[in-house]
Amino acid sequence: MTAALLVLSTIILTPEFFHAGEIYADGSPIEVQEDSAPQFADWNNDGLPDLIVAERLNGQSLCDFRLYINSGQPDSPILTYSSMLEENGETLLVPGTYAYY
Ligand SMILES: [Ca+2]
Repeated sequence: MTAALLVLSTIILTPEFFHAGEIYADGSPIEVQEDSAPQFADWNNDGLPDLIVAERLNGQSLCDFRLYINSGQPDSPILTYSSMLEENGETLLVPGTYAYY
């Protein structure tokens, strides 16, 4: 399963959503286990929006989070996988459920 089909075009006050297709990092489409939830935020405070992708673990009601750092531009990101988000040295896991609309 590839990551999200919807991408937030800007993180400014008037976001617009559009169909962007697959999201690439390290030259390949981002692969997730189930039910991805991407979100942009400037994780490293360099002024560029980085990507955090929540994914539900296969067959479970838990989600983890992948961090991709942007080395491109705000409107044309170049994403590189950085790490899983952690808390106290352990992979950060939160309850996750299906959300069908
Ligand atoms: Ca950044």
